[in-house]
Amino acid sequence: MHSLYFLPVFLLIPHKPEKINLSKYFTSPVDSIQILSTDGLDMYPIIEGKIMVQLKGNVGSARINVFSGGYSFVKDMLFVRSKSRKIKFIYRGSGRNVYLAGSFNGWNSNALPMMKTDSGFVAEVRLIPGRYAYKFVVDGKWIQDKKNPLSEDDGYGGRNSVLIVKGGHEFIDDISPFHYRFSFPLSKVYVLDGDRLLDEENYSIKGRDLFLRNIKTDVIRIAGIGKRGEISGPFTFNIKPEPPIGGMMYFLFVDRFFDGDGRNVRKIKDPEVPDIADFMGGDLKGIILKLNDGYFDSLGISVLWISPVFLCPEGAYRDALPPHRKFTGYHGYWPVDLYRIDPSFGDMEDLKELVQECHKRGIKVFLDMVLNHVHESSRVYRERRDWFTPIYLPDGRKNIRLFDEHPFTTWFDEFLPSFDFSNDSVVDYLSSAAEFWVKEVGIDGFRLDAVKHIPHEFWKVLRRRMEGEKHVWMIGETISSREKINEWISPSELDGQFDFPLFWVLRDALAGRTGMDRLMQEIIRSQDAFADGLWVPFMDNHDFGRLISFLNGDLHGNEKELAFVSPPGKPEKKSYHLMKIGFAILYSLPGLPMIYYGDEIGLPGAGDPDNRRMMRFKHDSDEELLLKEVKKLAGLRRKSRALRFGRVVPIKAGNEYMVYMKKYFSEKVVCGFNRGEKDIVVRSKDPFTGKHIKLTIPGEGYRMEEI
Ligand SMILES: [Ca+2]
Repeated sequence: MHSLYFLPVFLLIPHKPEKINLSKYFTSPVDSIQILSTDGLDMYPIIEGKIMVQLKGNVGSARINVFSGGYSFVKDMLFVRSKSRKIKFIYRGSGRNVYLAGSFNGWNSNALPMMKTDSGFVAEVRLIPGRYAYKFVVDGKWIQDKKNPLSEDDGYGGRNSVLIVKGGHEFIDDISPFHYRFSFPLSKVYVLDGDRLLDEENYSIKGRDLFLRNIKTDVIRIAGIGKRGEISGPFTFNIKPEPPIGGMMYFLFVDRFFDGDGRNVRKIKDPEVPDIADFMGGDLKGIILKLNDGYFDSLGISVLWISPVFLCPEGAYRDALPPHRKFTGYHGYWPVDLYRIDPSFGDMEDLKELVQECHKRGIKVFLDMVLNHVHESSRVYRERRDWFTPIYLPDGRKNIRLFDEHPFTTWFDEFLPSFDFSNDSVVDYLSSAAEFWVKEVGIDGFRLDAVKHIPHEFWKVLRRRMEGEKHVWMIGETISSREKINEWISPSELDGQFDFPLFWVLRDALAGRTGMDRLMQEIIRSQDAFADGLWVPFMDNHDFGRLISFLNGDLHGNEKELAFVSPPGKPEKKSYHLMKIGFAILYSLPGLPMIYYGDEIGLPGAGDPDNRRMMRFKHDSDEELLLKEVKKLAGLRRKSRALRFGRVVPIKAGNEYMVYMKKYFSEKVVCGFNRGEKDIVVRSKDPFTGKHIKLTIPGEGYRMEEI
């Protein structure tokens, strides 16, 4: 079972009443709530599926009966004291309207007003342990906090102030699924077995040890209270992770992977369209050929995410942004018909064959579903204008790429009308289209585009339509902060999302722009943030310049323009070594790490569309060596449950290296990564047993050892 079938463990501040909206976790609105029992807290229902909860001490629990969509569900809920701290920000300069904006509030420039006091403008924010970037917005101007010496590049030529909220990361020792050891003698524990609190006959405490009996589900969540009031948790343990948890995802462009059928190649042949922005001939047959060659097996792939296969528009279209270059729809993100496959990619039979052949090999297929817009040449746009948002705003401006101002109605381009999700017919039309591919072709999941531009209500309807015999996996793309990304991860919406915050740090750490010690902190933060969902770490994708070209220092200025004026060439040897370290990190992480096609051979490229060059299966010696390393890592991950499912437990890190343990019950692997040129020897201790650890990590390399 997957942890998402349960309500999360809620983190609350004691003695402060907090409102919880339970409707967020159910696909239908919650009609009413019956409180059956509570322990250590006060709880009362308010209107529309909301409850008010006030935690008396550090931990509390409740059993409730929820009525939603004509059904009723008994759920046990666990509440644990939040580890957040109140932080006071002070701006001592002058100004009229001062706001605080940072990574903790999605950089919203008018959400957090600072109050004028005698000591300056003040704002108090409660933050959980972590690293935050922020600025003051003084009468519309973004200003660095000059009193704070810690800062970082803001990516716009200025600097953000950086705040680190300290707080220890604690781990309990999961000795076996039935035996857990805390760092302090226990007085009380709360154990959730799925969504039921384990009753006292089914567990026992002995000093620091907790023993469980009669576990019924595969997901155990624990919080413990010590004899002196210490609290630890909540911790989640997945006893039998269900695929694709612990797998590896591979993302490829159908048009750019392998041409298996030379007869279906189409070229737009517009003199203003360079080759790199035209169709290149790849197709579904090509993917099947490589699948049957064992290519994906050799990389340890268990999920194949293929770019959209929908009918693409004829002709080429001009970008709304300068210098207004022309592109074709080779990428599939400009769908003309959500029920038809583009003939240059193949047909329905090809897609069915691909899915069947993948399933024989234990590989799931995720379809890239474009739901925000269609191409203007589509029949649905021609016939149902009322299903789309108008391109002109009431003030006469064109509503194009106004992502912050009009996130749900804005158009991505003049020729890409956005659906109006407030119209029920639209919601039904789009969720039916998604359902069609599950029923007709048997696909296992979706990669969902532009998640934050589609309202939550739609994702809930889609989840409801997907409820059936098999779980349909839904992974979303939201470029935002961890807090924001997590808003969509819920039993009623998406299973997981791509980890963009880690993506930036991973690239910077590999490139030497930030420390490996910082990378390790951020990995832990992501692990915490994605505790209730499917974590998808990655280091490269189709919207940014290729990682190897970034590592090689080839991406300066406008990445997209470089694609046309100066596409990067063959990288230096060192960059391949850094890619190898990146892969070693990805193959060691839990969740479902994602590989972007071509990275396994170090395919170079600037921004879109140069980051989507045709895949090559003939390699030079550097490429061959990198590919060999990736295959070796796939073998290591296949053999090790600690690598696939284990928690990351930090051990030691510096500017050039990091060492962490991957731990899955009694299985432990120590993983070390060294970006520096010289070999290093790292000495430390096993945080659980105190046993000495010595790891020699080769220069520009990695080491993984079972202990
Ligand atoms: Ca072809």
